[in-house]
Amino acid sequence: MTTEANPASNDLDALIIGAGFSGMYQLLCLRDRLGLSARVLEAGDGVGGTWYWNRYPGARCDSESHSYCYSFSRELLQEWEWSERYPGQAEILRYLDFVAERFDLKRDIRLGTRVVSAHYDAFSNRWRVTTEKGEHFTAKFLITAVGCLSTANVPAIPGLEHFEGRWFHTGQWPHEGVDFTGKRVGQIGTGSTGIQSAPVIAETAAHLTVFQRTANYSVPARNAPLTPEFKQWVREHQDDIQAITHSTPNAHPFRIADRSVFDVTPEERQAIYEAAWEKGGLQFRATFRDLLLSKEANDTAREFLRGKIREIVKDPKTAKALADIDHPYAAKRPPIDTNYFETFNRDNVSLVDVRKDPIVAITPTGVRTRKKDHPLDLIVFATGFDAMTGPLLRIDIRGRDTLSLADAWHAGPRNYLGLQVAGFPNLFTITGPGSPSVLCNMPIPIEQHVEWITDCIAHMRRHGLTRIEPREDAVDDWVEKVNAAAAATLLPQAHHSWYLGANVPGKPRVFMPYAGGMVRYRKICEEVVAKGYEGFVLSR
Ligand code: NA7
Repeated sequence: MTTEANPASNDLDALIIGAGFSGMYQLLCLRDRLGLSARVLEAGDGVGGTWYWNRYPGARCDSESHSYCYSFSRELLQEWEWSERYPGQAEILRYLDFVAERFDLKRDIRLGTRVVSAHYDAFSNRWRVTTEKGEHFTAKFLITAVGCLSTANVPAIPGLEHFEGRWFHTGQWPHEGVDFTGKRVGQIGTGSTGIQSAPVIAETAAHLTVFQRTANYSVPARNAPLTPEFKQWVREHQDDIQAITHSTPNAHPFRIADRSVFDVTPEERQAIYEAAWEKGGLQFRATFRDLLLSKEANDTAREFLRGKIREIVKDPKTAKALADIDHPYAAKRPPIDTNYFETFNRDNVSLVDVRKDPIVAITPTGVRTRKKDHPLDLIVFATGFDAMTGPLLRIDIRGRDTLSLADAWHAGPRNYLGLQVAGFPNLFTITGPGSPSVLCNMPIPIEQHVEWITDCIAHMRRHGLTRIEPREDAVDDWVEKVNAAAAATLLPQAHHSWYLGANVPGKPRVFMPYAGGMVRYRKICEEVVAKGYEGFVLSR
């Protein structure tokens, strides 16, 4: 394969959709390591993906900063210094902008360019890509780096169009910010986002009403500025940090304890949970190896965490509603927080349990539940995303014989290794469904996927191959593996989780991410390559 395209033209070797963590690194690899003509098309007016859009109050990453970054460049690791234990949205955006400048990526990123369709032309073996503004591009390889959580889910509550106040979805937050001072604010949703935003909104709002459908666990994040000693330690221990993130299933910089909940006495267990609660963060999930494997084991964490809610929240009725949690701990994405439950002790905050008192409409002046009207000036939808498949399916993607991705996935996503879909030659998806992605500290699977795709394209060039797509039987096998991996855990027991697509009405209920862990996934990908790209059809 030669670089047949002129980099200044719209006909390229590779097109990448999205300029977040994935798209930027994919550009660097294809352009600078393989010498391809490559371009990124990005809907936003800046780089950063998730962190460009999610500017809601309190937006912060749940991964610890020293692991929430690229690891491909030693120099970069030395040049960038994080300021807090968990990086805030603004700091991550500065980091990604720094990376884009540092590696001269911006000249090949077209901002403000939303892709609306991508059609494969078998005759020329090229993808024809059209943008919202009607521009056309073609490329031999199409790589989607569209993120897992980039299609906002605003529930269809009747009457929203007549609301006389202002409303916002957290994932499409205005760049100029929102002033809550003196306002009556309603927040719908208590996932990771709502749990981060409520305490911050409550600080300035006249009143905050939180509408909760599913009560949620949360562990304190214990965020704090990093000390000079810790920053120094991070600079000096990059290899050790990576050794851990690359050897743990969730790719976080801490190991999962190799003990069962039942290896210790109830007193010891309580002390372990207390210590993890004090330490804060997702490390709580790593206290025992069987928390997500056994209901009995999980129940012990569940009771500990529900006890904490009852301890913190003073009003017994509110505490009861907040602790009335119907799923195992961490079966939904476990939030971490700064003063979430404490916020309900404020005089200006109230909770509405919409399971008991459902939202029936939005009126011109607020939210109406079955029992009463809640007058509001502002509504914040912390209602999540059409996760994983949403960002792909909103693009009209068509493969061989005009097969649409929407049709191919009508009963749920089907692909091989989360990387390629049968019938869609030379299309690669980064952190698509079937990838460990959202169950991990994201930069680790992102770098693995990007490097795998880069190596694959390099292999094709070396051998004069021009087309790759997975075999149907390999797809069947991978879908089975994804289902089996989820079934071996408690994850599918959270019936309304976005991992299952259950938060979007009408979406097929399929557990989407690969729950077998990043270590096993990486090994499978390496074995596939070692066996000559087993499961793929490569051709000229
Ligand atoms: P999530 O985790 O999907 O949370 C959305 C929340 O909004 C959740 O509490 C939902 O309740 C609630 N929701 C959604 N639709 C409605 C309606 N119609 N009425 C009432 N409540 C509703 O999204 P987040 O943005 O918090 O987090 C997404 C990920 O970003 C997170 O997991 C991290 O990986 C980063 P439900 O639970 O569906 O009953």
